[in-house]
Amino acid sequence: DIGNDTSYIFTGLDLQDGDRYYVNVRATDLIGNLSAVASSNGFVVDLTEPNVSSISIPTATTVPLFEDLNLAFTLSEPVLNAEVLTSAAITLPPRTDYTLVDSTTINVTVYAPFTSGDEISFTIQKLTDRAGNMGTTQEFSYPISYLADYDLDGSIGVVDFNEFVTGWSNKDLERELGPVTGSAPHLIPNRDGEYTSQDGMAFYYMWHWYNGQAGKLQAKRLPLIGDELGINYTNDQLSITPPKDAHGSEIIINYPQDQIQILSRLNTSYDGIAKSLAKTDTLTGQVLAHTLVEKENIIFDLDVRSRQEITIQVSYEFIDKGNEMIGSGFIDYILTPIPTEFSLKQNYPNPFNPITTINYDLPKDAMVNVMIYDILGREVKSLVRGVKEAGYHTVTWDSKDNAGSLVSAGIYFYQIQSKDFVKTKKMILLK
Ligand SMILES: [Ca+2]
Ligand SMILES: [Ca+2]
Ligand SMILES: [Ca+2]
Repeated sequence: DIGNDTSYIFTGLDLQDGDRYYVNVRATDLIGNLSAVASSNGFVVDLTEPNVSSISIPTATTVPLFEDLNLAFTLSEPVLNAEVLTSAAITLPPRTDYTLVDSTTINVTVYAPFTSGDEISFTIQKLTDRAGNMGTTQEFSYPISYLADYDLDGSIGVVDFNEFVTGWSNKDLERELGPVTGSAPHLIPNRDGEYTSQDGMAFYYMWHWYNGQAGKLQAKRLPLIGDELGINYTNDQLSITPPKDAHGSEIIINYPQDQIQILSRLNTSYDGIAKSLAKTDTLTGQVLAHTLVEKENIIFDLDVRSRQEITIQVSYEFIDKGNEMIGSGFIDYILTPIPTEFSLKQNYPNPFNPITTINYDLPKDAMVNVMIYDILGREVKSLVRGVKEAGYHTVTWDSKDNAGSLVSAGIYFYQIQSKDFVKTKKMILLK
């Protein structure tokens, strides 16, 4: 077909993906003269499907709730077409824009705010390269942070409490939360540019959702950092002294609930927001309190129901203004119950032979005498003489007098004497 273009179809070639091939042509005329060889520029065989080779933010990274999410999906090769679908686990898909840039990058923007604790997934599909190969569908997911989890650690803790209250006090709208709709943890924020009780409620919902979960009220075996815990108590108050630079605290106390109840106090600051958030489970004997402190002590109310020593577990963490941890620890702390007033109890057993027990209560340290008298008022025995500590005390009498001899059956009197209290009771020795 001399002088004309022509075409030829090759079949049965074993072309390799990614290799470059050339077509060489040489002509022979009727006499048999050979032409020079003409070569094509070559072509590359493309049998591979395009896919996403990297993403600007690694998948599974927690995404802040209030920031638009911008992602760049880099493709393994140029494509002619790409499609992105967005979905959310909890709510409707958020509004999304995407563009294909230079055939090799898909830029995606998803518009905040999202739903607290949601998860956003991107489906990348119909990636089509210039050879017409279409990639398989790929999916990438990102968890959304929880509302009020300012430090993105997955918990609503004392740092978040500090951030919220500081934001509220400074009218810092970056930290604003509400109003919200829905229920915790999947609250949907719709910020209105001001701090109102709705913002406080949003924080409160999230705090209670997180700290109400199983195990959150369990005292933690935290390492000792900083000084040992300053702790004191009276008959109805436990007082913890925070370190000098403390600004926020987490205290968890576990207690034997049949011997004592320990309750947090809810303090409210001058501008109406709580300075302390607490969760108490009186059935299992657990209390957790997050408190913002200004050099004052952290107070718990005590309802002591035992005369015996009571062991409680206390874990504590203190942070400074900048949310840096400045102290932590875990202690077994022993409380010696202190009565509210002087008292002398009826002896038991009564009547008795020959041993009986006498209980007496001292609300403060005191010089104390406990004496036994006979029915004529003569001293029989001095049972206690000296300074005794505040607390519940027990003494027994074995029916012996000061000389060590057993006394005869009959009516006896026992008397407690201290500076502020004198009381006498009667008992009967039977033989
Ligand atoms: Ca390809
Ligand atoms: Ca947090
Ligand atoms: Ca608001």
